[in-house]
Amino acid sequence: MKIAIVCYPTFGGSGVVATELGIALAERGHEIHFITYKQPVRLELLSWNIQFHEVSVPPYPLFKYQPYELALSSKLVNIVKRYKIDLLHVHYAIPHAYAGYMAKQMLKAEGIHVPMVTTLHGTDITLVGNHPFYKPAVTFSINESDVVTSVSQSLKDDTLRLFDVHRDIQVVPNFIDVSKYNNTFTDCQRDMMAEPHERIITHISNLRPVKRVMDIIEVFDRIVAEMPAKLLLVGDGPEKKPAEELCRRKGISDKVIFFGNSSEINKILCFSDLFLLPSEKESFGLAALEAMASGVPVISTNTGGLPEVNEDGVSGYLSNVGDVRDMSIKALSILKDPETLATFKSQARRSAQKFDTKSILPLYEATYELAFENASNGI
Ligand code: GMT
Repeated sequence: MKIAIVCYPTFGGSGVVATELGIALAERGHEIHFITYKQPVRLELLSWNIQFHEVSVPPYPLFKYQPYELALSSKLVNIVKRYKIDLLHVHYAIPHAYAGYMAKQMLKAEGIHVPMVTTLHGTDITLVGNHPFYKPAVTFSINESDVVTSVSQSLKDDTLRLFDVHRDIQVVPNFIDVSKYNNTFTDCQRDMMAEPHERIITHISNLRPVKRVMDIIEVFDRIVAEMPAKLLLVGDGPEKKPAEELCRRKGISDKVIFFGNSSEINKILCFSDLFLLPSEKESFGLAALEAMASGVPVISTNTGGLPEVNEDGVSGYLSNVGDVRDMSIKALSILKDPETLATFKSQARRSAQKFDTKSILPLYEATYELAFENASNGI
């Protein structure tokens, strides 16, 4: 099948999932065309069946805002015609589902029918999409998709609660290639980060307010008061500076390493002992899954889709949003005893197995078949 994938190319779960999906589909013989404004960060190798088409929006003095949706939908029309694309798969509703719908209509006017699958990722529903500025367009483009998928049951429930959606939503969880996170690889450079007796605690995100980065510092501060430890904060975003400031005020700056963005997070996770994800909202928590696959137990909040990923008492623990005391007690209960830590590490890895690419990819392929059926039956 020839599939056009539209996504955000940056560091962020939705772009990462879309990219990994495209790569995995190409390995199964499909021809994949990524369409976005920059080459996706995790897309390193292009080949005959993985191509990237850049959407560019030339500046014009009249435009206060660049009309990206227009450029994207025009690009989609051109790529569909040029490569005889069978199906559009758009990740993140805003503005991709809307641009995809416009492209479909333009193609239809020329007698070309291309079904569209829309995957909802989280903030396109729970934070941004729900705003009255966008809501009518988001509702419309979800309803006009041939198949809609969400990355967790929780996100499906939120979508049905917040939007007037009359389409069925298929839950297709996020996935990873578990074999890529095997922390037995030989170049795991733990000693570059910490002393052998120190525990390594990690957080990876775009450091936006929704991730509650200050809670991470608070939890770490309580941990480091009890045992030697280092905190690795991977990613970049608006909370980085305030987090650095809080570390300075608490006198723990020498124990906290700010990494910036990294596309080799498996090399960081390989030496991590615990992963913290105290988010306010999280439709799935791909970073938690990546940690678990690396054998890193997770202390997360119980918000959104996190309980579907992080099994309480098995792959780690869940706490209420903002309850830094509970999170630090649970973190210490895992970290303090080497046997408990080893048990949680292997349980985390086992829990991650059910989200392996091998199990989830066929679910996406089934949604593509369903999209053809729905489109031809006018559903
Ligand atoms: O969490 C982020 O800040 C990035 C965001 C995105 O749009 O890429 O992530 C969302 O999609 C990911 C992939 O499906 C999910 O794992 C994240 O939980 C979700 N983020 C939120 O719901 C806040």
